This record gives sequence, structure tokens and C-alpha cells, in this order.
Amino acid sequence: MRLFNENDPAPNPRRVRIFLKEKGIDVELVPTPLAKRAHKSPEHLARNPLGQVPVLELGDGSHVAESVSICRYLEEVHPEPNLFGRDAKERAVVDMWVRRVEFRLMQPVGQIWVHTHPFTAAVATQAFGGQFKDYGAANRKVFDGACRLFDKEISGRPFVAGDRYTMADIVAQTTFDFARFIGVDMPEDCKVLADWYARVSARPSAVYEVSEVLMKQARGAES
Ligand SMILES: N[C@@H](CCC(=O)N[C@@H](CS)C(=O)NCC(=O)O)C(=O)O
Repeated sequence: MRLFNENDPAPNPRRVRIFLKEKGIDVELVPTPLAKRAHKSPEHLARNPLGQVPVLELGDGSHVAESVSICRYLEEVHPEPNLFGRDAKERAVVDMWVRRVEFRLMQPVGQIWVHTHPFTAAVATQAFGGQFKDYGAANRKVFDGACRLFDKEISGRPFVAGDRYTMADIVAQTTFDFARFIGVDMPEDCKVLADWYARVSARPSAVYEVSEVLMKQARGAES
């Protein structure tokens, strides 16, 4: 197996790398530098027509894209430690929280990134004819509201989907790391969420390799 990968701060390949570390699975990482448009090369488009990373290449040469789908495959072939739920109910609850993170938290973060951040101005021009800055900025309110919902919902339990670490924590952690990178912090009153974030960030799998210089540039960038 090989993983077509981009390094931090890219949040989606990071989900898979954290998952691999938590499972103790060793997979060859194939650099696919977004800055060099490697993800839009004909070779990569043949692996994933959406021209995105991560993509997992299986032993038979076929490919699976979408970070959560890749992790589901890895869970099937390496069941332990379990990260998607042990029985019907736990699997449903983990899935519910993964979807809530993707739709309620990652979605506004993505809109803020694409429509307000200078790093994505060229991409937005190509995709939408320019950035819709007011729309992007309005998503900060949506993100704050989602943070408060998570803060309330996870109070009284140590992890996003219950009493143990699961895929829902990985998807949430990578979302908050990326949000922080682009200058979007969780509201200060979200104390439960902040405690959870500190807890998952202390795990060995959570190593986040972004230089101080890049972090400062990204967080300080004026939109
Ligand atoms: N839903 C996909 C999202 C993949 C994605 O957006 N990857 C980013 C890197 S973090 C990417 O390839 N961006 C380049 C592009 O969309 O053109 C997943 O979960 O894997």
C-alpha cells in the first residue's frame, strides 16, 4: 500500500496519517506537493478524478480516495485498535459525530479558507471568479456556533463520540488544527472543547509539523 500524501498543514491527509499511527500501520508515503500542482497531474487524476489528496493505492494497483473512506478500509484490514466502533450502536454514534464534524465544523472552516484567506485567492478566482469575502467571513459565526454545540454536547465525556478515542476525534482534531493554522480559533468560552483539544493534542499521533514562520504567515495574513 502507498499513500499519496501532502504534509501538514493539509488536514485531510493528516487524518489518515494520525489513523495509521494510532493503528501502528506502516505505509509508504508518496509526496504529492500541492504547491507544484502534483495533485492535478494526469497521473494523479487517474488515481482520483477530483485531483485531491489523500489517495490510498492498494496492492492490486487500485485506489481509494476520501480520507474517511480510506480509514474505513484500513479499519477492515487492521481491526485493532478499533477506531470506528465495536458494535452497531457505537459504529452509528461514531459515524454521526464524524458527519457532524465534517458538515458543521469543517464546512465553515473550508468556506473561511477559500473565501477570505490570501493563500487561496488564486484558487477562488479559478473556481468562483473571485473570493466572496462577506460570505467567507460570515462563516466564522457558523463555526463559533458549531464549537458551542460541540462544547455542550461533549461535556461529561472525554472524547467526541463517547468514553474512548475514535475516528470522530481524529476528524475533529485535524479540523481544529487547520482552523488554528488559518487564524480561526475556537471561542474562549468553549472550555470543555479546549480541554478535549489539549487531551487529543498530547497523543503521540498528534505531532503537527508546521514551521513557526509558516504558521505566523498564515495566521497573520490580512484578508
Ligand atoms: N473529502 C476529501 C477532501 C480532500 C481534500 O480537500 N484534500 C485537499 C488537501 S487537505 C486537496 O487535495 N486540495 C486540493 C484541491 O481540492 O484541489 C477527503 O476527505 O479526503
